[in-house]
Amino acid sequence: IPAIKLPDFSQFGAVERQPMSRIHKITAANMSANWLNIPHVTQFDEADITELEAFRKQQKKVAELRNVKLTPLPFILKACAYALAQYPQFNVSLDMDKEELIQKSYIHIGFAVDTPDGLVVPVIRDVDQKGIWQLAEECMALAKKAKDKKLLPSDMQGGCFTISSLGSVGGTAFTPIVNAPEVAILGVSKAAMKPVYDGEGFVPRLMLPLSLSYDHRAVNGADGARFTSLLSELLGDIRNLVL
Ligand code: CAO
Repeated sequence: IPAIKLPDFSQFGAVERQPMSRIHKITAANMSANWLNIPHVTQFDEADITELEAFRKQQKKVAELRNVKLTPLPFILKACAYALAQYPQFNVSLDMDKEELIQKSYIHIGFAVDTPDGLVVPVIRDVDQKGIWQLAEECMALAKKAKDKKLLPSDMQGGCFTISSLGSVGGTAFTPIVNAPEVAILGVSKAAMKPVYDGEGFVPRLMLPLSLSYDHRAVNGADGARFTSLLSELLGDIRNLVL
């Protein structure tokens, strides 16, 4: 690929040079490799999380007693674990040299954490086997470890799928880059109240935007749409998660 030539910026005004952090260098190399190697498609959808939010708010007292912050993230992790079990074609890695698919029978999910030094992705193991409180505790502990720069390499290994939640920041949708050798990543944007037609009239519903990017070598478009439809169904009525 032709390199980008830099002009002498000082001819336009004052500038300052700073070395990139170690995390920034690793992220930049990985992002370029993933962007260039993977034919990406992003599937957009929305989940009606009005009831989920009401339930989450009801649990505030219990959360305080347990000393846990209960955000939408553990519910999204659980829904993704369910969808990965339902659609195992998302829980693979491609070995292009051997022309083989590596199917995983475990469900470990990473979540992107924004730190002053850059982006890191700690991984929660066996998400399918854990309850919402345990997932909330693990999210909090790993996010703290990430922000304190205490993550071990083993905390960031073994992921099958990644969630990048920008919901606390804002935005309506984005196109996340697949975190290879995984084949899909879910971007979550900020939930917003929207008028939704219920067949008789418009009712205010809290809608959560979902952006699923996937490797089109591993996953076809219909499965991409099935995966986000299932997520939307699960988050729309979390009783489905216990079925
Ligand atoms: N819509 C609306 N509100 C949301 C939301 C969403 N999708 N997701 C979270 N929120 C709310 C939370 O409920 C919380 O509000 P309350 O205190 O009222 O409950 C508030 O936003 C802050 O949440 P949080 O950020 O503390 O917790 P989280 O579980 O949502 O996220 C973590 C944790 C570690 C993912 C987050 O801190 C972080 O680092 N996010 C950035 C990830 C990132 O940079 N991704 C980009 C990667 S691609 O380049």
